[in-house]
Amino acid sequence: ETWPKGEEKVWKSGMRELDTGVEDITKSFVNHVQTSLARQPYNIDNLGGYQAAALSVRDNLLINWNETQLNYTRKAPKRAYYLSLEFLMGRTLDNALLNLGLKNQYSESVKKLGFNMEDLLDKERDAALGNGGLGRLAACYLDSSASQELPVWGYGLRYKYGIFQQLISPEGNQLEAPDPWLDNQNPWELPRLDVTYEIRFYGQADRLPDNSGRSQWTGGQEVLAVAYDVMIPGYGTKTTNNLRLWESKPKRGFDLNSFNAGNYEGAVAASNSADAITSVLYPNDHTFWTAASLQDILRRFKNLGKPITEFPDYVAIQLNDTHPTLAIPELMRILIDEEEVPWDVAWTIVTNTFFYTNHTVLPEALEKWPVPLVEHLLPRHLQIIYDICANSQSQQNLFFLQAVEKKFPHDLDRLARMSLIEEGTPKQIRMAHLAVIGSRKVNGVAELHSELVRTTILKDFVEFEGISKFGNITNGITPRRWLDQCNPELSALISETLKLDKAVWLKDLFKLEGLIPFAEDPAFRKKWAAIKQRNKERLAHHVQANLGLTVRTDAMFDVQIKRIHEYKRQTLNILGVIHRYFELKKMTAAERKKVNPRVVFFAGKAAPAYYIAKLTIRLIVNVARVLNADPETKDYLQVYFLPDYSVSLAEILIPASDISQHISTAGTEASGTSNMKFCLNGGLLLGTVDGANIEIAEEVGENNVFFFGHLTPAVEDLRYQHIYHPVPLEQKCPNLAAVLNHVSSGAFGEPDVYEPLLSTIRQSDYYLISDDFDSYLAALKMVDEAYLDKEEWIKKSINTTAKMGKFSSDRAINEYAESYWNLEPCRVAAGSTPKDTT
Ligand code: Z16
Repeated sequence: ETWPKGEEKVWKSGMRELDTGVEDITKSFVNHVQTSLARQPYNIDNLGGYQAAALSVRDNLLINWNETQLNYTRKAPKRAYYLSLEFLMGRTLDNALLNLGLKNQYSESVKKLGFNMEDLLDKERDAALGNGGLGRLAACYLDSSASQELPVWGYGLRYKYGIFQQLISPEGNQLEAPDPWLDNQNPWELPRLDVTYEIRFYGQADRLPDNSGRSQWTGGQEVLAVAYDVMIPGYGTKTTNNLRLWESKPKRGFDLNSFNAGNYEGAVAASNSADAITSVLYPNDHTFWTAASLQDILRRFKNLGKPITEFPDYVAIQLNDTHPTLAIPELMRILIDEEEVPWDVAWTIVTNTFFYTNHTVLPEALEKWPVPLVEHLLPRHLQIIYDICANSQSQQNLFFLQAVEKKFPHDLDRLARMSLIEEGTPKQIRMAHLAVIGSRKVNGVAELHSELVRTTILKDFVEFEGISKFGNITNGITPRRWLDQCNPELSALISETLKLDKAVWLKDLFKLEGLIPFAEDPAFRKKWAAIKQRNKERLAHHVQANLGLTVRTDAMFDVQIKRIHEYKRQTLNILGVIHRYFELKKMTAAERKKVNPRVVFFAGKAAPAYYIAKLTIRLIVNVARVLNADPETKDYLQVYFLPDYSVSLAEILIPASDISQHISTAGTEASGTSNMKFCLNGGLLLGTVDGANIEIAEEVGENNVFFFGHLTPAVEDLRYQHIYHPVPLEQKCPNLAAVLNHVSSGAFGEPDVYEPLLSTIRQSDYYLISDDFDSYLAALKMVDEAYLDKEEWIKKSINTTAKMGKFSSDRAINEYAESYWNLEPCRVAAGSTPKDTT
């Protein structure tokens, strides 16, 4: 092999190694202050210090990133691509330092320059390109892929604004402000102005007269997709993977403003969907991004010089929910129209390439796209979707509906249920159905959820295609961010106790089981409890500094943080708080003294158009205002709604919790992932028998969790009874009736304001608050009793952490790699040569 360009020794003389010594680091830091930032010791503040540190760390990441990409190009392994409309990355600097193993060196270096590392880390803005669990899951999976040395790239969108910043008005209303996260510049991305693709919209698709199934798509307008690369370092490995985010740029003569003004938001403004922001129909964005990603993937494959039929041997594409489903017709289009592959061959390639993860069984959250809209924007894709549904072009196969008809003759209902197109005005494309039939495997995100997928929303597809296509991969979380970074003291205690370097147990989380015997050691318990206490003080300090409120730290910390949604039942929690408040009010001062003091924290964003969710926030804020000011009770019960929930705020809240609440109506929360994070940090779980709560209980034992509420099989029946055999609330659940009456009578201000929220419970009570309220109160009582025995509580806490091995995202990503993608690790060796490899 010859040197690719110029003289090898000249190149090599200029090439940098990783800066790992404090002196090198200081030099590069000062160099960035002086040149990249054009500042001086006279005028550099913490923001500048953060930027200089970030640029210097970025240089180090780039060295590894280059080597990793070159290595992939050379070894040409099968690669996997994680297509996700959301990546909730949070902050990067601390994580990069941890994964590079340079945390101590940087701290020492910046200290000598007059900075405190914690202050610098705190200057970074979160990258909040997502709504909640689904987006954070994508971020954890990228961390694990790199840490496991798997050749996985993420593909997403480079949003100019992250999820809205949440403000709370004095009345308790959620207000939304834009999050211009790129304003301070983003040192973690690398513009790739040379990596661009042209993406067509509108125009017309004309079928060729040769009966080949091919079309010619012409006219319309083209947009440019420009790549921005984000480096994803693995923990304790050189492997540094890539997250490629696309930005849209107008081509000359294209009016991007009118393109973006398509007012697709309006179409769902009235929707109650949990995640209205993401389920907002943005077919323009969706297409743009999936089309750019596919062209990029195909170009990389073509560089290998392999026949196109081998595409699935080199490429696996994971669809994170249905948002990127357009990738299926788009790959069909490229193969048929541009590569001139016959329809049947193309379909075989497609169905061996894609994998689809479902994240919800709630019918209102399943994506549907109006046919007229797709027809206008993407005429060729609509043709292909119709062809997939019932194809006359195929030479060999019966296409979808024809095959269903053959297997289940004369079952018209079934055909209508399964079709890719839902009849109505307008007709709509069922994206989940398209994702299912276009994929090799379909999975849910926890055992119960996957079972519900198989037996409810995709039942017909299981009967048609066979059960083996429909699997489960239970979600996971990265223990690097969600233990080592957010709870450094606990991490250090674990390493010391297990007598293991953290590099070992952070990559083999089952090693935590070694903590079990220490639960019986009083000295160890004391250390464990002291760390929890300091984490509570850290949270209290944060609340004091940011909200000016004084939180008592001698109380039990009870936390519920997640998107605000009726199915997640923050209302159940706040109504339980109100019940507790009035119980306290009934007591004498002496009786109250015996009560276990409790501080209840809430945080979470409501979709801007989700009226009932916003009312829930308003109720919480006003309950907090009344309770925290009541001299009789405030020592025993406090409530806080912390605004603007984010990954960074979660990193402070989670290590501080004694108990956390995951109390969705059974069968509605697909998995949940914060439940795993709390338990990993020794917080106990109060929850329903739902999602991953069930598997957590299987690991830690039912005696270490607090379960309550009706089970999934009962839900349908209860809902039926609400409608056909309603029982007056006073009779059915007097406790709840009393609480609702307190709210209605103005105990928390403005009684009328809350009526729409209260009537969701008084009327159909779809989420079964009235059915679960008493058992919820009983569970809260059990929590109180258990907490009185401090030593037993700490034992439970230790045993919970010890049993979290299963929930490492390393386990989850390895399951995807092995049983779905057929992907193997690709290790980076030292001493590579430079070459443009992307
Ligand atoms: C989302 O975050 C989730 C589901 C969904 O349909 C859309 C969005 Cl934006 C969540 C689930 O609600 C949660 O249970 C699960 O843990 C998470 O996805 C990751 O799978």
